[in-house]
Amino acid sequence: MAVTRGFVGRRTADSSRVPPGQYVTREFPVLSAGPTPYTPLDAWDFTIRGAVDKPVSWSWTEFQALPRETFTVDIHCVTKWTRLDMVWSGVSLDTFLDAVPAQAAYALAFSDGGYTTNIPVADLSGRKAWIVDEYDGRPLDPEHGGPARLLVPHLYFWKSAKWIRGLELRTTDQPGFWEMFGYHNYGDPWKEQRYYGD
Ligand SMILES: Nc1nc2c(c(=O)[nH]1)N[C@H]1C(S)=C(S)[C@@H](COP(=O)(O)O)O[C@H]1N2
Ligand SMILES: [Mo]
Repeated sequence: MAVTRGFVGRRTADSSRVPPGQYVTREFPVLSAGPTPYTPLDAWDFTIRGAVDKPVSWSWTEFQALPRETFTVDIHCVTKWTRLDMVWSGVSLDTFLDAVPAQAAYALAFSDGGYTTNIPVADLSGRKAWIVDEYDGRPLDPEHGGPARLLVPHLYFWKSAKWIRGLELRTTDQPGFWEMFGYHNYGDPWKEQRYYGD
């Protein structure tokens, strides 16, 4: 009972951290639109291309040498689970974007397996987004996007592309995979922007 009481008490204490329509879970569900791809690390790179002077790529080794940070954030999935205090480690997207001079306002994240999702560049900069390769002190499970995934905690979790391989910078917005199938174009959990028209 102590566990249940503690859990309920904690939910009450943290209700200001739970967006409308969400419930708190301690699970970490797997939600994938297709099979888990397995890309060897020596074939992996992260590329920023599109509306840039010249595409720039980082190999896995180069990615590993970038300044890292470990941080704790809450994650909100459009299927209504919220998980508080998830500990991730990776590289701020500012580090990548600062290396690629560009004026583009939009980005389309692309992943092994073909998944895409669109995010304004403003939401990827200013220390709001990371390429993470560790969760809870361990390498990210392939099912959760390992070797590396995008993490944009202030938007619904479908924006956090698993198995990410890069960003296509764009001067015009281009809806990604779920955005074309009726999800909201932006996906702010605090405004309950779940579906097209919300
Ligand atoms: N490449 C890729 N990234 C993806 C998805 C996917 O199917 N493929 N699903 C998205 C959705 S809808 C959610 S809710 C989260 C789920 O992440 P998880 O499986 O680690 O919980 O990943 C997002 N990123
Ligand atoms: Mo999702």
